Amino acid sequence: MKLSDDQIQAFQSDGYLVAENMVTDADMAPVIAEYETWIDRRAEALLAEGKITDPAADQPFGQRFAALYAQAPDIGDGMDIMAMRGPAMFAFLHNSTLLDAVESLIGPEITCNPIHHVRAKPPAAFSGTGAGFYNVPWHQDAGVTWAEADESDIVTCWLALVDATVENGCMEVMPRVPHFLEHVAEGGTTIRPDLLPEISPRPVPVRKGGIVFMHRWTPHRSTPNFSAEVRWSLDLRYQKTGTPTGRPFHPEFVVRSRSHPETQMSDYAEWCQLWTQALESAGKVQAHRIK
Ligand SMILES: O=C(O)CCC(=O)C(=O)O
Repeated sequence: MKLSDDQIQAFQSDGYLVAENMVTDADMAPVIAEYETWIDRRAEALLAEGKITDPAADQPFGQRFAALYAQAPDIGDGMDIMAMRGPAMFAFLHNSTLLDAVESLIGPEITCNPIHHVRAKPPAAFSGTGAGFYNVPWHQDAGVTWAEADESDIVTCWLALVDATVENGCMEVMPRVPHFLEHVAEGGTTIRPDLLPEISPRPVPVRKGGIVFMHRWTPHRSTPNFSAEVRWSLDLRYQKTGTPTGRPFHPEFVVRSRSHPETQMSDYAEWCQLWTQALESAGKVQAHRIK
């Protein structure tokens, strides 16, 4: 769905945009089904290993991961996009509604940046309130790329797979920060505390299917999930084709090209192979830009 002129202007001036009703339930259903299947198999494996006693098979998508996490916090190991490499997810990375919106912001030659994650944020009662993958401290996405991407227009698309609320730990943003700030490693990659702008954070709740678009310099964090359910989301990034991704050791691929449509990557097996090779050979590269 193309963004309106007002939405584009808001993104350009504030560095973020909350856009409701971007992606339909039908668009998300195959991705959710893929995760349901994966969790089912993982629960079976954990049961066989004796790590859980209750596979919580009757629990719905918004709750099952929490019931399993409470028994075995490693339930999510291997679930991230590049590790699981599901065909429905690969297809979703090309979602035309999403790409139409991205095209409104960066133009029609679009590459999928390799930084993308699925997050199933469990209730803090199980995972705690400390900073980490689930309670991500203040950072700019430019802080998790190499400096080679400083001039690349990378847009973060944070998509709610269930309603994201203040209670369940939606994103918070600081608007209008027009430059990069140094990051350090303190409970995760975070803006150096003395450089953190004195800007009132804005929580950005968004309903299922809505997207929070963020500029690479927009400071953001997510707060603990104080609800009883799982906050499921995807954070995907897209950029103009031909600009550095900031992760040269991980695969990028063209998802849309109006001038050279033949360059779009639609081969699922090729995507899997690129990731498999990259994960084998990248080893312990320092991906984040921390002092
Ligand atoms: O989803 C979250 O909790 C954190 C996401 C995030 O920090 C990001 O997308 O850069």
